[in-house]
Amino acid sequence: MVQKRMKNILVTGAVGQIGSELTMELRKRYGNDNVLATGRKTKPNKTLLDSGPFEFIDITVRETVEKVVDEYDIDTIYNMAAILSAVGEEKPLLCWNVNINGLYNIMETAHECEMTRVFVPSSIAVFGPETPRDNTPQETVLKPKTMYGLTKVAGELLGDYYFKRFNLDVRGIRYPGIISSETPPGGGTTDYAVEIFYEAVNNKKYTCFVKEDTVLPMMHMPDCIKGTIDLMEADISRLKHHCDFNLTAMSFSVGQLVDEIRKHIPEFTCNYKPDFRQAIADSWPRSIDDSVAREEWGWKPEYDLPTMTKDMLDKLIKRYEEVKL
Ligand code: AKB
Repeated sequence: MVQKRMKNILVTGAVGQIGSELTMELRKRYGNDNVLATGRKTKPNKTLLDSGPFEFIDITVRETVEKVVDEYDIDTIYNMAAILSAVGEEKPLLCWNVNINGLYNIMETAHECEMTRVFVPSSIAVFGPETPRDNTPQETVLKPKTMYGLTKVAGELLGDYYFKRFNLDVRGIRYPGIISSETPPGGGTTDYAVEIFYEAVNNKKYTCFVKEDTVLPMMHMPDCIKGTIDLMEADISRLKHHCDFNLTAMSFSVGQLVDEIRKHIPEFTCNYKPDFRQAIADSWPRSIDDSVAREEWGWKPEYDLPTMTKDMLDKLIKRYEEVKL
């Protein structure tokens, strides 16, 4: 397959945690007018709205996707619209519909329009209790126990299918928990690792919905955005994998995160009140082997626990001080 150049980009789920920051970076790199941000219901913030085009679409309704693809001459899609793990357990049918039927609409539209490239995010949720939990290998058992996880396994397989059968250049990453300070995440199991920063800055205390010794793989948003775009720009001749790259930057327990935050906010305290999300976290890896991504497209994260924590606190403290002024 010869690698084509990207022209106009569609980002679905652009109002969400990753989509909002990804859109801004794509606009910076490829031009504001060349990146169409889309969402389903949530109103976009001013930065997103003022910096380039925005449309409401619903990926479960194919015509709404086809309409904007046609209107904006789209040839690359980042399909960031998804229902995450915790909401997926509360609303399994919605999760299936968005993550499977919605993704199918994206793939079919991309195939019919002979698009250059499609990004389909996957997740550490593809793994399950039968998978080795430490340094989880690239090739291993994929038997998730959540609706979200099983839609993500199907998404990886669907992407590989379109690549092999139709020559559609589909790429994807198994994201760990993503930590960020711009748009809060919604409905995930790893959300505690973001909420804790907001609560530490605003209230100096947090009640965590997983236990203190829960360890999960995580990544700071700048690394997530860089990794996503780097994979999309990677030379295809180097890629042996396509839709299922393991990726990580750090692993820590909630207790270790609390200790790190206390280095900056000594009075911060954390209580623990585990709920149904504990079982989800317990079925996921503690750490990930991402050597294949490092080999095939040069993945290398910049942030570790201390540098991520400092950056998060600096950004949030600055934001809340500006609000007070
Ligand atoms: C979630 O917790 O559901 C997501 C994920 C790890 O995919 N953040």
